[in-house]
Amino acid sequence: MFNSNFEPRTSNLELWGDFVQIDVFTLFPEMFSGPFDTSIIKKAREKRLLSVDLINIRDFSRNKHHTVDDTPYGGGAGMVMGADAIFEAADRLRDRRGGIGRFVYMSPAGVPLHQGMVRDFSSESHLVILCGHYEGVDQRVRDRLVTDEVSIGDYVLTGGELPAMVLVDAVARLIPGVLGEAASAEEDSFSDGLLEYPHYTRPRVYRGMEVPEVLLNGHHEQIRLWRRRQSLLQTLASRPELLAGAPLADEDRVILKQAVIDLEKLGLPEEIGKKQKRRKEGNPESRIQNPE
Ligand code: 21W
Repeated sequence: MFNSNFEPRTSNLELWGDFVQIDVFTLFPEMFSGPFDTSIIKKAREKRLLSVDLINIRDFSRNKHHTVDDTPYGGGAGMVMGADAIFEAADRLRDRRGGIGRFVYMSPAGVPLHQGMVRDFSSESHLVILCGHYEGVDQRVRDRLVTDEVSIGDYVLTGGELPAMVLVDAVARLIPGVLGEAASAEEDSFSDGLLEYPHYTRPRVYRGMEVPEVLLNGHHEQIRLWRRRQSLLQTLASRPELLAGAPLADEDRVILKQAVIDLEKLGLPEEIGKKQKRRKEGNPESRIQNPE
């Protein structure tokens, strides 16, 4: 189970090679038990490649009712996480670990997480992750302790716990030995910056839906070309902005040009534009007409 009172696995993190220590500062440690006790993260912890310790910030509050929130100076709605309990917890952690590595504050105002940042974090031997709550933390925590401020996207959640789990999961799978040999080799083929091609497994026909013929005929070059084309088309459809950053071969450009020509023949780009407009402005057909 978790080790909430910072019992160190070792006093010298360097002994461990690819071992990563992650300390999570949270008001809700119980939220983490499911995800970190399941599947790949559980195995990584059992294999001693990863240790995740949960630190309940409330344990470091020094006021009577162990509260950690307070009203904001200057007034306004909502509460602020005070600096004291967080600094106290960080001081204790620094003593136990012999230092502190990157200190990541999960915050809706952070930099949106991407795989490059995950790679960077996974090369560290020690991460501290602070989960925000209420309106956020006292600015002095950000000014003095925080080294990285990370969001997981432009939508509003109730706290930083789920984002912290997302970050831990993304970091964990990049620690050497956490994923199997095959899966980690596959990671390399994704780093070509495109979305995935469709996958199929048995049966060959399911509810009348057939597996594409090309995947059954054993022509490896044809299969490679089909998959590449599917990756390019999927990327064009869902994430066209990725194509600008992806290393494309002449062969890829031919495929994309043909796809755009085909779409124009169908009049589709215009249709997509109209749908986008209707989504943004509301469908004129469904709106009650304003008399004036
Ligand atoms: C939501 C905290 C809203 C603070 C402007 C001024 C961590 C998160 C979170 C939360 C507010 C992440 C306001 C994506 C997220 C997180 C809780 C501030 C009022 N607006 N990534 N004051 N989305 N969310 N709201 O919500 O802590 S990483």
